[in-house]
Amino acid sequence: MAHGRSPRPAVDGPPTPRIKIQVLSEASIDVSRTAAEGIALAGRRLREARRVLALTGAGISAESGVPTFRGPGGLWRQYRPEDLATPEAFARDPRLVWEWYAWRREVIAPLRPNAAHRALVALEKRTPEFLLATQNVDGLHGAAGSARVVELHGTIWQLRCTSCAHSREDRGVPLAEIPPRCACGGLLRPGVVWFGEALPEEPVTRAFEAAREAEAVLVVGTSSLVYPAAALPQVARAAGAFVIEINPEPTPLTPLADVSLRGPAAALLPAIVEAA
Ligand code: BV8
Ligand code: ZN
Repeated sequence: MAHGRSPRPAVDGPPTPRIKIQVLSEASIDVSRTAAEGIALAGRRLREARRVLALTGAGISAESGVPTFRGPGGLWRQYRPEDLATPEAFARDPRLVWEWYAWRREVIAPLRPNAAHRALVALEKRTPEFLLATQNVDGLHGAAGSARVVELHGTIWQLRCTSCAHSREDRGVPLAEIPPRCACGGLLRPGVVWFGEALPEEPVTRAFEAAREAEAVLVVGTSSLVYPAAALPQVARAAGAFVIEINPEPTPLTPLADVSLRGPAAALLPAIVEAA
């Protein structure tokens, strides 16, 4: 018995219960044990940050029903996305590429944003300087109400003419004709960025500016494999930002993250924003 301090009387009854954050995904995966401390820390750092950059990938839309690229259901027939999302594939067989985009438009059209999309809208509202950079072409961030958002890889709901470059929004599902034609007779292409193509200037400039300035970066549902988007958290980290990653799987970014939470976005992101 250490120097005369009387043993603390056994308190009768169970010890005061620790706060248990029960975080269940829509698939009722219990992620609480892995996340509670991470959620609290991530929430505090987001609360303290005046400048926040969020980067999202296909994983944030997975719980809305949008197939991811590398996950189950990512494959269309036997093609790898990289085989179809290229100017070469479009030049070779525009009908095939358009059938893929038409399929994706039909899958996405009835889908709604989930709790993770909505949590980013709430975070945007309470953060003085906030930017959401997304790799997704599904338009669900806009549908959720995100305002300060840049679509790094374009959107599946925009069509652009390969002859006169006229661009227009088109949410028609199904498309009137495949491949769709412009009033000038030119072939229309989806308003997305294909592999080997440069990203749109303004969104990229805003995203890298925000990365250099950010105090905290939230990286949600991306495999962090496609560049230049995957370089954003690295640039921010090098500039001193606190990096928070949400993904059921580890990624090449995980070793760089200050907090990396294993679990689904629609469960973890609302809990983090709640804690912020
Ligand atoms: C360019 C639009 C140059 C079209 C897309 C070698 C090394 C480095 C780079 C390169 C290289 N070789 C070539 C490059 C460049 C290339 C690239 O990075 N390739 C990779 C594959 C190595 N990049 C380019 O080509 C870019 N352009 O470099 O141009 C240039 C410059 C100047 C002038 C001329 C040319 C263009 C890249 C953009 C291509 N377009 N999309 C379309 O959508 O059809 S990319 C497309 O794939 C998406 O937009 C996204 O970016 C990427 C898919 O990644 P994710 O979104 O992360 O999805 P993924 O399925 O992989 O992962 C989902 C994740 O979510 C998983 O980790 C999973 O665990 C997680 N998850 C699942 N469920 C959940 C979840 N997370 C949370 N909650 C859940 N419930
Ligand atoms: Zn045209």
